[in-house]
Amino acid sequence: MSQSPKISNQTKRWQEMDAAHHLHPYSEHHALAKKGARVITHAEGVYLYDSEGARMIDGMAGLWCVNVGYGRPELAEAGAKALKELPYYNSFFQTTNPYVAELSEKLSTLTPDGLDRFFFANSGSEANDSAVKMIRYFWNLQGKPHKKTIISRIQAYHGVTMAAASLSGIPSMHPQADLPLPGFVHIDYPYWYALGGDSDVGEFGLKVARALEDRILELGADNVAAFFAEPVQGAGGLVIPPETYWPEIQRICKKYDVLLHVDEVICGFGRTGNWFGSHTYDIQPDSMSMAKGMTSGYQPLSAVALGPRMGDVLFNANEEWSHGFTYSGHPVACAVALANIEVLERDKLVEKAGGEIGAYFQQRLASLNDHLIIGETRGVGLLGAMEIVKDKKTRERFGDATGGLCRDHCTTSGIVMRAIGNTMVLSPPLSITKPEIDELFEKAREAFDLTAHDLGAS
Ligand code: PXG
Repeated sequence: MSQSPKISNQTKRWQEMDAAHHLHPYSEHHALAKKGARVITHAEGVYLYDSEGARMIDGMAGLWCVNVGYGRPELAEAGAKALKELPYYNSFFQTTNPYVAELSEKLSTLTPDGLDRFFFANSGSEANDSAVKMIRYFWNLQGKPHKKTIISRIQAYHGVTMAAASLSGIPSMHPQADLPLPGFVHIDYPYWYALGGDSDVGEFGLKVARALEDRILELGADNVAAFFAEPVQGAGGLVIPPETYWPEIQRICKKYDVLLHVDEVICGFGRTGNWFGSHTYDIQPDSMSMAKGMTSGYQPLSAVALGPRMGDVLFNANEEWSHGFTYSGHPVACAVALANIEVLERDKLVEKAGGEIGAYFQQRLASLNDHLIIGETRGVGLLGAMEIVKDKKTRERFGDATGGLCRDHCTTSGIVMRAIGNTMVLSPPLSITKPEIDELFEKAREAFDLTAHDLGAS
C-alpha cells in the first residue's frame, strides 16, 4: 500500500485529525504524525483496501485475529440482530442473556476436556489480568496464601494491563511503567534457532523446560502459584516449541503442584490447525485465556476458561467473587462470537487449517528456505516464521533494522507481514485459498529479493 506522493484531500484530512488527536498503540507519536498514518477504509476476504484505493493481502489477519476473513455477512447480521434486541445488559445482579448462556455452552464443547466454565472480558489483557486474580484467589481459598509467584517466559506477550504486562517478557514492555509488579518472574523460552546453537532440538526443548523446575526449586514450590504460557509464542517471535517441551513442562507443573495457565489468545480458534493450541500440543491446562479468533476481531471479546480443579473451588466458594466488567458477557459480542463459531464450523476452517490448506501453506513457506537471506522457516497450521540472516551456516544477522526494511518492502509489494526483530511472521485468515496462498508467497519472495538487494546480499 505505497502512499503515493499525491494523496487525496480526504486522506490528508483524516491523517491530520488523527495526527492531532489520536494516540496510537505501540507508536512513536511524533514520527507517525509527521509521516501520516495509513487509512484503512474497507476489507473483504483476505484483502485490505486503503483510502487511496490500494489493495493488500493481509498476511496477519489483522493482529492474528480475523480467522474467518473480512466481510462475513453472518457476523454483521448476528451483531445487528443483538443490537436491536438487546444492545446491552449486564450479567452482574443475578441476570444473564441468551447470547452469553449459549456461547458458554458452545465453548465448553470446543475447549479441551474439563474446561467447562467461562468468565468473559473484552480483551486478551483483561482475560489474563482476570486469570491472575483467579489464580491468586484459588490458592487463598486452598489455604495456601504463600503460593503466589507466577512464572512466565522471556519474550512472552500476554497483554498490556498491569498484570498482563508483568506476565509479558518482552523487555521493552517493562521500564516505562516500572514493571513487572512483584510476584512475576520470567524464565528462558524454547527458541531453538536463536538460542539452541548446535544442540539437538529435542535436547534443547528439555533443557529449556527444566529451567521451570530450577526456578520452582529456587523459589520454593510452596511459593509458586502457576506457570503461564502460550502454546506457540506469537508476538515474541513465533517460537514453536520442540516436541519435548510441553510434556516436560506438564510433568514439572504436576510434580510441584503448580497450576498451568495456557494463553490461547493467538492459538485459539483454529490457528494451529485444531480448535486450541492445547489440542495441537496435547496440553491439559488448569485454566486458559482466549480472545482474538473468538469473534475473528469483529467485536472485542475475551474469556478465561476454568478446568475442574479451579472451577470447582471458585464455583463453590461461600462468598461473593469481587470481580467483573461492565461489559462481561456483552450480548452483541457474544452473538457475534456464536456466528463466528458457526462459520468456522460450517466452512470447516479449523479442519482446513489442520489439513489441506495448512499443509499447502506450510509447503509454500518451506519453499522459501532456498532464499539467499532466509536461514530458517518454521510453522504450524496457519502460522509461519521466516528468519532473515546474513549467513545461513553461522546464523549471523544483518543489523537490527532488517525486519523493518523487509516489512516496508512487503507493503510496497502489497502484503502485510509482521516483523519481529529479524523474524518475519505470517498468520493469515483461516479462510485463505490456495491461489491466495500462492499470491502471498510470491509477494513475500519479491519482498525478500528487494531486501536482499538493499543489503547487498543479492
Ligand atoms: N495474549 C496473547 C498471546 C496475545 O498475543 C494478548 C494476550 C493481549 O490481547 P489484547 O486484546 O489485550 O491486545 C495478545 C495480543 C503484535 C501484537 O504486534 C500482538 C498482540 C496485540 C497487539 C499486537 O504481534 N497480541
